Amino acid sequence: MTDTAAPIERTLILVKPDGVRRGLVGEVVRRVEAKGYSLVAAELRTADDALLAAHYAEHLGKSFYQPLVDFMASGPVLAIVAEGQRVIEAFRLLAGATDPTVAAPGTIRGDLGRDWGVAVQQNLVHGSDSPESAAREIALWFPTL
Ligand code: IDP
Ligand code: MG
Repeated sequence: MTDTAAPIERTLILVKPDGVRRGLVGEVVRRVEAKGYSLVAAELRTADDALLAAHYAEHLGKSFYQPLVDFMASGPVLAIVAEGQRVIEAFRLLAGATDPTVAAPGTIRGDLGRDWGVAVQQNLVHGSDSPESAAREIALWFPTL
């Protein structure tokens, strides 16, 4: 521990098309705000293939890549930038494990998600996994921020 203040971070959160279709936008935003983080930007939009290819570039070539991109383009997502000390780490913990069937109860995925037929894919939310990812993803989704 040091006595210097932790820097204020920003993270990109997406409520994925399954979350929007199920009416869970408010529940996700409620959890982010209740934890104490601030919203910097929020926009409901349907992502195009170019944006999703850039967003998920790290997964290109994996078996789940094209089904994932197709799912993410299947309807609107709520893209959010949230802000606060250690928000990147904190939202990953709020989201829970990638596979919603086994994500811990208490987390967004664990409380609200399940396997709907394509294992792992429909897990309600995305959250940036590092400061570098957050900067890259915020620039993609909100180029004017
Ligand atoms: P994360 O969202 O927890 O960071 P990643 O490994 O970065 O998980 O995967 C990105 C997204 O790709 C996941 O959120 C999920 O929607 C989907 N995904 C990951 N692994 C699989 C899989 O094995 N099958 C189908 N979809 C997957
Ligand atoms: Mg990831």
